[in-house]
Amino acid sequence: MNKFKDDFIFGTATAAYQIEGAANEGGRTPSIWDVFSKKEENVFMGHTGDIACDHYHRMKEDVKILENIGVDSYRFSISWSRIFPDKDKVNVEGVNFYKNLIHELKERKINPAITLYHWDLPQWAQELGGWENRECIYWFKDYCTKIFEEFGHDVSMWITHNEPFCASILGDYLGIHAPGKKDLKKALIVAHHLLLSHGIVVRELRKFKFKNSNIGITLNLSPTYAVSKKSEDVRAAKTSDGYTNRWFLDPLFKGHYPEDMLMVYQKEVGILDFIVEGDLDIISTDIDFLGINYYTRNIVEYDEHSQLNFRGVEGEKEKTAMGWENSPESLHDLLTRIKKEYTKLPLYITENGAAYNDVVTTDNKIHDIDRINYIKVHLKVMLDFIKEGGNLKGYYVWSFMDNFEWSFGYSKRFGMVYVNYESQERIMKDSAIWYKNFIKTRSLEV
Ligand code: IFM
Repeated sequence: MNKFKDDFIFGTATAAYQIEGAANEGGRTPSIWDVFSKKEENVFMGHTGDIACDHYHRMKEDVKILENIGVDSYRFSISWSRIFPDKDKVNVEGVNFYKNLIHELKERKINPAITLYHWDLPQWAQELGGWENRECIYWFKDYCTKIFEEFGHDVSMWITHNEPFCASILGDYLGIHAPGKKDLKKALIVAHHLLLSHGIVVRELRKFKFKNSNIGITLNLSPTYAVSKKSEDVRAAKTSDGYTNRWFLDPLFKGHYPEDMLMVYQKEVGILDFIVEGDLDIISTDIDFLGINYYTRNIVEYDEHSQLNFRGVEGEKEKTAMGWENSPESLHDLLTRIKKEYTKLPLYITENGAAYNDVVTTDNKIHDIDRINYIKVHLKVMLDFIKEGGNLKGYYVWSFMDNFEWSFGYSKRFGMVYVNYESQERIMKDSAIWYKNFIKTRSLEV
């Protein structure tokens, strides 16, 4: 049978900074992404999220499109600085925006799945040291507690963090995301504090004893393969896997950081004295599900010149507009590994999708057949995994609509819905129409 069960969740996802716009409206103050995107050369053509998809003003129209597609669930993130424009100041207008969004969704029987942190740290928090400062964990806790008080009865799926690897390594080690630092030790401190804040917030939510309340974390995971069987390449692949995957999975599910990576990192930055006794117990607090964002695989080789002695190698498979290989088999490898080595908890693919160079035809259509195929081949792998006994419960296409793709600005289109950034017109691409029909039957023809 090529059919998903009726209770399998089909959804789609976005994030606040990527779609909302209204950067200086409704009492919102800047986040680190507002500041980063306005600094020269950080983002393609100087694009910013100031207007983005103007979702803040078009929320109702957008929810109607979601209803038309027929998704079971919509995953979105909350902009922390809309809720807390300053450290101890709650902004009622911000709270109301999300209250209305949740209401609109629920009216249409769309289940909200909320990401509490999708990289847009308030700039006020950054100025107080940001995630490098252990105190930031408690500012995050205060913000999440407020969110739980306001929306806890209406929301059954919470994601503490989206891709802590990107929020720490891309932002503080590679410098290509906000806040734009290039310091491995700082990145490791940030990663640790993100994970610790995850555990603390999970414990906080449990205190409310809401009836139907599930909480987890979303990791971006990429199976990593050595380019050859040479021992140096195999070692490089192991380090790369530790850097991207195990550094986050191990503390969450095994309650410790991977030994080999502790050695690699301590050799580079000295003793990791920011890991305090008891932290790992908090990080490994029981959760209800694991969210996985999957896009592609990594192929690596030994590189004597890079700090961690590995570098990425281009694979031979067909690529998306991001230059990422379309590699559904690796999703199977990944899911099987998670089940075998880490957890039997429910898994959700909280993001999967592809950017392509979409063309609008003269009759206002977008025939994005490549995107449909990309989604289909990944769904097929998921069905296989489920047939093998895998505990996979849902799938969210990234993204609902074209949006601000971080340092690529608006140059990469991931949406099932096309956004004309001049007029803000939305057009359902063929992929949205395909997804709509697919959700009705839940049957896959590959
Ligand atoms: O756009 C991002 C999203 O914010 C996080 N996951 C990957 C997507 C595509 O790069």
